[in-house]
Amino acid sequence: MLERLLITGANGALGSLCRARLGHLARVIRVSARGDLGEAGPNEEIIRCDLGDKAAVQALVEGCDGIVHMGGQPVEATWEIVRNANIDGMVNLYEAARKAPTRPRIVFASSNHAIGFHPQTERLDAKSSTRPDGYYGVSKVFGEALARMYFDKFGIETASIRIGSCVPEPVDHRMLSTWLSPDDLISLIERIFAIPVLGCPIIYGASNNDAGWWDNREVAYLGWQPKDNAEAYRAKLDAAQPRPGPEDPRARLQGGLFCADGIHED
Ligand code: 15L
Repeated sequence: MLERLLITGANGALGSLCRARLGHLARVIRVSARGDLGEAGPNEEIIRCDLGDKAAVQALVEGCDGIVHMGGQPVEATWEIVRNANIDGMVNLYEAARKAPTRPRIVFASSNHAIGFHPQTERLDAKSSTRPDGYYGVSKVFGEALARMYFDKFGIETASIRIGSCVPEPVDHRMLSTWLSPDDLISLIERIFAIPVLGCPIIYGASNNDAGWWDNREVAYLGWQPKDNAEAYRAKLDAAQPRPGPEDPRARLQGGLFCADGIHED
């Protein structure tokens, strides 16, 4: 069991899921976000923090031996917004981790948008090239590279999860391939903290989808077995909405509509 697990972005969609379901992993759960986090639960401590604030992040990480980093900008935005949270914020987090005697193991919420421009006809694994589909995707590629550098130089272990679409159920046809059920995300994070030696893997965060595009063979050593399959929702989706045509980015590219989005200017 961990002594103190930090969950960043704990008021966001995935951060609050982790807050609700990972309480058993540590004696103390430290939850953090820029905004309101409500009341502290029985084994929780609350620290409000902007990831772009170096001194605040240093204090935030102190005493933590595990970090689930769900914080940051979660979709495409202007460079200024992406930079503060996902570039400066990541550097602040890893500098704090390097200086912490507790040597925290880190789960980094990367994203499928790091590889979004790959066509949906391609099967990818951890060695496939990155093809980010916007500033947001670029920031996730940066985050993965930063994590790798801190592992190679300082031995800080990180699991970078290229999360597909983590929602209660698939809401469009692309998610038949990208869906990661909340249960499967939680079981993955449990495995990441249970395994004695983690290293610095890149993991595709998707359920056991028949229509999946991603190959996780390289991280078989984690012993993670996703149980859900988006296929169970195909009939419901077909009845509710038309399938996008073959030229539509939602049916052509792994990042879907993110690939068709322009630059968000300041
Ligand atoms: C992401 O990275 C986003 O955070 C999320 O909101 C979804 O858009 C997801 O990717 C997706 O590609 O479905």
